[in-house]
Amino acid sequence: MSLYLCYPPFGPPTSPYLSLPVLGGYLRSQGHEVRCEDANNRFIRFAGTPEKIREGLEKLALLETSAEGSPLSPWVGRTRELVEALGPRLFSLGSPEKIASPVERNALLEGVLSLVSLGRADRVVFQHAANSLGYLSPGSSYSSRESLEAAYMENSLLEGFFEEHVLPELQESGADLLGLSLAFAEQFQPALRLARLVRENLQGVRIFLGGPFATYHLRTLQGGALFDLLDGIVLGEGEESLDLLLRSAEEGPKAYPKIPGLLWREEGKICSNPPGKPKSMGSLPDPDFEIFSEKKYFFPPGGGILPLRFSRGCWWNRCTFCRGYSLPYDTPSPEFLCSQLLRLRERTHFSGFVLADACILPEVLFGFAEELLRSGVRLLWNAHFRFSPALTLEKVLLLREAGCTRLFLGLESYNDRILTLMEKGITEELIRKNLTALTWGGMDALLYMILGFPSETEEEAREGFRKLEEHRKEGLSATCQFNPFMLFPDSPVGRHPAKYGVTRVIYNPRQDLCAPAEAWDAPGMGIQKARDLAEEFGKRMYA
Ligand code: B12
Ligand code: SF4
Repeated sequence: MSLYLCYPPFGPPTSPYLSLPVLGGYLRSQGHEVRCEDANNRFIRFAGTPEKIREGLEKLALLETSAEGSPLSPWVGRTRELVEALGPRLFSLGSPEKIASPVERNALLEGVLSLVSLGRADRVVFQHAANSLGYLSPGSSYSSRESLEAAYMENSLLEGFFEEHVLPELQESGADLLGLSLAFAEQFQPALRLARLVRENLQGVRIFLGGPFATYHLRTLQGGALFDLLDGIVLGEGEESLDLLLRSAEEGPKAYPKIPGLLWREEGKICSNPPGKPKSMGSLPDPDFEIFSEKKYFFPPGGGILPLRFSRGCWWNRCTFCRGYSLPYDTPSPEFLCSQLLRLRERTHFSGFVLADACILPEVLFGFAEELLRSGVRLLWNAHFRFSPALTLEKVLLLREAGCTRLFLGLESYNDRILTLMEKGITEELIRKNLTALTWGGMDALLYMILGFPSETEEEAREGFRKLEEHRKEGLSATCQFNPFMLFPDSPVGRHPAKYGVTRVIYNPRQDLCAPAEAWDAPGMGIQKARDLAEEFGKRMYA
């Protein structure tokens, strides 16, 4: 029995998502046949083919006359600007060696995706600040009904894509199961579209959906309509669940009661199993990056960057805006991590890697850096990290020497009052100390900021921004990405709003999938001001 594991559009475009290599590696080690397809990447390359670009250019010329003065006009104008600026390089996505820099690559992605969306009912947008893709569709991805309707949407930019580029391979693979791996809400409607097409064209293939989107947004699913297109939804880790689904494929639905974390519909009712015990990371085989190729992900030759993680879950797990992790924290030893990295390097010849952990322990990262130095292998890498008293100048120098050039850190707010409400566990004093050590150690820092946490005033936010600007003037590394606060019902603020001064939370009743609140009443700057400030600060930071 075999599995076709697919990562549907639309997710970050410039690197593979880790679930495919992790699950593919594990299931193959158990003797299963697995084919992995990054359909997100494939869609971008499809949008970048000369035929699609020419088609887009024709539409652009038509819209330039018909859209004048309409709300579409700025989009059309921006697309023309990009097309003119890129010139013949607009056709370079398939030949990354012709792309001069990451800035040009991003302009190219924006241009190509803008062209493929012109005149369509839905639209995909390249977001420069986050290096990610946004998806605008008439229906909400947090509504099961609207997402199901979107699976049948006419004139979608996905029209023809799955039919021509995924279904034939899926059929040819002979897979019995289709696994859809969803990290982000932007993937949900495209995933359902693919599921619908598989239902219509490849009867006999059973369809299972999993990944962080399923775990966070489908765990409280009420109605069973999604099961018109899906056979099951897996919450939590997929290793054991997929292994058992493959082993028991011949039993069909009779096997469902023994599959950990599975939701399915039986006689009109939703049934669910508790999640399984996750396998320790140190016991898992190496991720299998067979789908990885630097060219596919638009890196110059010899410049591929692997996404990796050194831990699972969060050892802090307390921030009050965060939806948290239900799994126990797990991280293998620095020796294990280093030897795994060296094996992966042998196999994939990547030149760098990025550690995308939700929350890595300082001692593990520093221990790994020491191991890597001892190995004598020189690589460039980046890591996500937390502000920490352990991040001294000496440790920054250790990371630098081991090849780390940038840390991504959640600063969230540069204000002690708000940091306390967020239970972030850090203070302005620690932030300043860490930023100073990072700068003296020659390490770049990218800081994630949240604006509009309940009770935060505009003055407090502006004061925080002023401090960051001052740091930048003094030469401290402090590039920031600003996001407005989102209130999720399953975060501590969502569960106990009154504790944070929130007197009323408004959820959209159409959105049944654990959606972020649309509005709330609380002292402080309010939702619209938070959005405006995020935009203003973002522009000023990159000006
Ligand atoms: C790395 C990462 C990123 C990277 C992505 C890099 C890339 N190549 O895609 C970057 C930094 C770009 C990023 C950006 C964002 N991220 Co992010 N990110 C993560 C992070 C920390 C790790 C993801 C990862 O690699 N996991 C490792 C893999 C192996 O784990 P996994 O996907 O969970 O897979 C396991 C199971 O889910 C399951 N499984 C997976 N697929 C399938 C399929 C089937 C069929 C089955 C049965 C099981 C199964 O089995 C797997 C192995 O056990 C997660 C948090 C986390 N720890 O998961 C957040 C997370 C995915 N991100 C999140 C968010 C919100 C964002 C942003 C929107 C943040 C922002 N405000 O800008 C952006 C937007 C991105 C976009 N839409 O384009 C949320 C998504 C929540 C949701 N869907 O509702 C998460 C879960 C964090 C959180 N707790 O809130 N992110
Ligand atoms: S925001 Fe980061 S550090 Fe805080 S609980 Fe969530 S994952 Fe952990």
